[in-house]
Amino acid sequence: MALSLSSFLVPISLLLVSGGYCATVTYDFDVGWVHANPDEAFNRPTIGINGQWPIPPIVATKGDRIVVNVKNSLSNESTSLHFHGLYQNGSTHMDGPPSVTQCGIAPGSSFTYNFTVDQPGTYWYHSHSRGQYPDGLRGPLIIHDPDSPHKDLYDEEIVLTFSDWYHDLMDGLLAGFISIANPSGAEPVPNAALVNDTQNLTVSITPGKTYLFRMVNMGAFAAQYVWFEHHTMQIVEVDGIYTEPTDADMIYMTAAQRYSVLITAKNTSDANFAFVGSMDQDLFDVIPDGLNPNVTGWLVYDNGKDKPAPQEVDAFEPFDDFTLVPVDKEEAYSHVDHTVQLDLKMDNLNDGANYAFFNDVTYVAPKVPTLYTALSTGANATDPAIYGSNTNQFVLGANEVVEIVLNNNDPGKHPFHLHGHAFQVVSRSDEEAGSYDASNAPELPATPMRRDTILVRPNGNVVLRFRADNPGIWLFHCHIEWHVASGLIATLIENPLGLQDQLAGKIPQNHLDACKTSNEPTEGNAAGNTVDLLDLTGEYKSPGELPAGFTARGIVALVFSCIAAFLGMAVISWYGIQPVKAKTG
Ligand SMILES: *[C@@H]1O[C@H](CO)[C@@H](O)[C@H](O)[C@H]1NC(C)=O
Ligand SMILES: *[C@@H]1O[C@H](CO)[C@@H](O)[C@H](O)[C@H]1NC(C)=O
Ligand SMILES: *[C@@H]1O[C@H](CO)[C@@H](O)[C@H](O)[C@H]1NC(C)=O
Ligand SMILES: *[C@@H]1O[C@H](CO)[C@@H](O)[C@H](O)[C@H]1NC(C)=O
Ligand SMILES: *[C@@H]1O[C@H](CO)[C@@H](O)[C@H](O)[C@H]1NC(C)=O
Ligand SMILES: *[C@@H]1O[C@H](CO)[C@@H](O)[C@H](O)[C@H]1NC(C)=O
Ligand SMILES: *[C@@H]1O[C@H](CO)[C@@H](O)[C@H](O)[C@H]1NC(C)=O
Ligand SMILES: *[C@@H]1O[C@H](CO)[C@@H](O)[C@H](O)[C@H]1NC(C)=O
Ligand SMILES: [Cu+2]
Repeated sequence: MALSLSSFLVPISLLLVSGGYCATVTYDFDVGWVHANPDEAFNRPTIGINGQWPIPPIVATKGDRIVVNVKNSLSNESTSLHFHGLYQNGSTHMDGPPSVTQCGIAPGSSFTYNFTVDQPGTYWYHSHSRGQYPDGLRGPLIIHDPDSPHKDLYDEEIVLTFSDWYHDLMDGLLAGFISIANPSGAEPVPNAALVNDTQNLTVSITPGKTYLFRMVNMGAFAAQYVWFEHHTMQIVEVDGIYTEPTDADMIYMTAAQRYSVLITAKNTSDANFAFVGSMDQDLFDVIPDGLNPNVTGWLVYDNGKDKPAPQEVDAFEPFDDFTLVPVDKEEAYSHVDHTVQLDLKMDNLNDGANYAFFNDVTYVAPKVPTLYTALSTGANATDPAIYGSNTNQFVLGANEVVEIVLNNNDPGKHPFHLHGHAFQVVSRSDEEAGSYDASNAPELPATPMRRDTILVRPNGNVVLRFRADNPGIWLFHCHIEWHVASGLIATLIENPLGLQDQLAGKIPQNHLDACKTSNEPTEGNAAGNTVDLLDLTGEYKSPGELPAGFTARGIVALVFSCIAAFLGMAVISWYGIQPVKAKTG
């Protein structure tokens, strides 16, 4: 009976699809260098699409298939696209990170992303190749919902992207950031903040109307405080999850987070009003002279009237997203099957540079993309060892309730993102609370806030839960691009045997060709060994640890004179290169 029922249901759903409810939305993206000057201060090479920058938004409707044909015309960098926040349920091979679910798309090559979207909301897409999205390859991705619970509450919707902007290209900035000349790991500070890849944006407002503002932080580093003068925001969606409408005067949007807010216009056109994005300068180790952390725009009711300068706010007191309640009232998972504990620290390795670590391991991409290891190793795919010694891998069983306990043993704020899922945020400490103590845990929220990117506070912790109901290879990483580059990444290998049932033998030829072009293997363990899966000889590794007895933090200067000798570079003058200071980012 069960069998005949399910074989009956399948044709029905196919019928609905072919009945015209779902469309295929196709984008042909030729990725290449253009020039841009969004802050009117500095013209620089920027990564555009089809000769243009800002790059186009991707827009579809719930249920649609999205096809993105990417041609890499960059000539000097390989690329990739990640569709941030989309679960890629059944299509982990379309998720984007090179060396994880695909090989990078080499200059001159093409690659097709092809997947369906069942989740409405505000997302974005960006390169997942080293340091590349801050150079321009990032844009909004909106999935409309004919059945939105809030659709009767607004008249129009407006997309606003927030970001930080660098005048220098990432390639050079990264070389300086992860270097013996920057032992404290001070991150480059952005030169400007942008809204919609510009400044002084005007948004036309009609009195009496209610607007849905879909806001995305596409920045590389800076979180932004956002507020609209004399208008209240009503939060209705965070990271693709509908929330009970909740008022906020100011929100704090980390890199990669999204907020949809309703704003009801005044009934008269007597004045125009500023809105502001203000970069959180706590993240910056140094505040360069003349930096303007703010970007201003205006709600323009009357073009003939002034656009008043924003008033200074006394204090940044943003809304606490932890208190949001999802519309679906999904209850907190009260039973956990699998706890993944991640202790975060920053430290130096013996090349003198500063790296980021989970559980004393800094992520290094494997030789074989982790997905291809999982698909080519049969029953051994459940053995974490085959994925290498530098990938911070965790193998999750089918449908387990997984809990990530993240202890931030660093004085910086970090926005953490999980691919493939939204998670329940069941606990988040204040700063300086130290590590999570399960025996003294706060009471579970009944219907916890869910999202895909969450701030963890300085020397604090956060506890996240989700059900492993989406076979795939999913990264969990800090979304500060500097920290991605310095290794703050873990790899979740979710239900690898279920994944083999879904995808073994089904990776499209153009994906395999991408590996062939760049000479990367597509079978075997992290080192490309197909014979002895436990032999990782030749795998990619991080630089070694500092000699025993040396802990870099606090005695950086001493350590570095030792390393200089160690490396035979005794003549390097540390103090001339970079002042040694405590790291706060
Ligand atoms: C925005 O306006 C400010 C203040 O007038 C100005 O300094 C800045 O250059 C403007 N930005 C752009 C992109 O026009
Ligand atoms: C890549 O090409 C762009 C555009 O010509 C150039 O500005 C950039 O410096 C190049 N990057 C590298 C690493 O050579
Ligand atoms: C996308 O995938 C669907 C389903 O597998 C397939 O029918 C379609 O041909 C694919 N489209 C492209 C452009 O690859
Ligand atoms: C901001 O940019 C998005 C595309 O990224 C566009 O859809 C939207 O209309 C822009 N908003 C305004 C107010 O111009
Ligand atoms: C605008 O007018 C309507 C109807 O007169 C009223 O219900 C609403 O509260 C007013 N809105 C504002 C923002 O004053
Ligand atoms: C940016 O905005 C904040 C908050 O209103 C204000 O304190 C600060 O002075 C502004 N900075 C500049 C350079 O305008
Ligand atoms: C993935 O799809 C399966 C059904 O095919 C569903 O049970 C599961 O909840 C989905 N997972 C996510 C994260 O969307
Ligand atoms: C896979 O695991 C089995 C059992 O542990 C082992 O005997 C076999 O050699 C492994 N396969 C490879 C290719 O290493
Ligand atoms: Cu970080």
